Amino acid sequence: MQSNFETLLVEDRGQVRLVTINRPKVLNALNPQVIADLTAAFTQIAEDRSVGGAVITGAGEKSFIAGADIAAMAEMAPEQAKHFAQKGHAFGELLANLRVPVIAAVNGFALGGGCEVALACDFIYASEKAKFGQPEVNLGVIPGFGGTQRLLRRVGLAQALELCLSGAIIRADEALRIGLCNRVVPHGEVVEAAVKTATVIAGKGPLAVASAKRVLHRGADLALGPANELEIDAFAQLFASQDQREGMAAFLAKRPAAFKGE
Ligand code: CO8
Repeated sequence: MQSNFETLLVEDRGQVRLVTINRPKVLNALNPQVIADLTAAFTQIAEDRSVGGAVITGAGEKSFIAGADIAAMAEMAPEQAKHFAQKGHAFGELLANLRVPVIAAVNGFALGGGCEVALACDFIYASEKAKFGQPEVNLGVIPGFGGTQRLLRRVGLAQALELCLSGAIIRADEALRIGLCNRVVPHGEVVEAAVKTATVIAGKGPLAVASAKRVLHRGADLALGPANELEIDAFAQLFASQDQREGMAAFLAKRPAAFKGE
């Protein structure tokens, strides 16, 4: 495992890889190097069968990610801004296509591109001190890293419109209420909570977890009919796996399953 990234700290907690964005002096703002490092770190995860899940968090007590680096963006021309946004989107696609879950452990500010990184994860756990928002309108721009579209799909059109148009910053309890995050935990316990859930998932049938993730992500963008077809096919395919034989045999024999991901 490569762990010496310029802008990240990477460590394994059992089967779970913890990726910490490490620019605390600028509240972990995303510059092109962070996006490049995140892409490299998660490409490694995609290729490493020993990793059963991942958690993304931010260094320090105060911030998950306070957005894209405004200093790095201030002088960008449209072509550079497009390139930056495309890199961010490619990273979001990488997370969606991973066979393992990625959980955002939001330990403070998740603003702009930070809220968008959290939304690109499969789901979000938040510290009770977390703050979410898409304040790009304050800077004369809009979310450029999937914020408009993933937020819309996560919380619905009206809530997404209010957040993106007003630039309002909301607290963790409000994020929970509108379905932006799944769980709020005491400050200081959010990484532990996310690692715990990722560890539980890592103990399940790996092919089934990958299949459920793929069907849910793809199905979210389809009409109900084709989405249900996707589920039927994926369900049937799993009956060709050793994991399905093992999982059901283990249940019937009242013993724990020993999944191999085959
Ligand atoms: N970019 C660069 N530097 C930042 C950022 C940022 N997004 N956020 C904070 N910093 C820096 C501050 O400039 C400050 O630096 P210094 O100590 O040198 O003055 C340091 O971090 C600490 O910040 P503050 O002193 O401001 O801390 P406060 O506790 O007073 O305030 C806030 C915290 C409220 C989070 C405040 O820092 C803030 O409003 N930050 C900006 C939030 C924001 O607008 N984010 C959205 C940015 S735009 C965006 O994300 C668009 C994404 C689209 C494309 C992405 C493609 C990948």
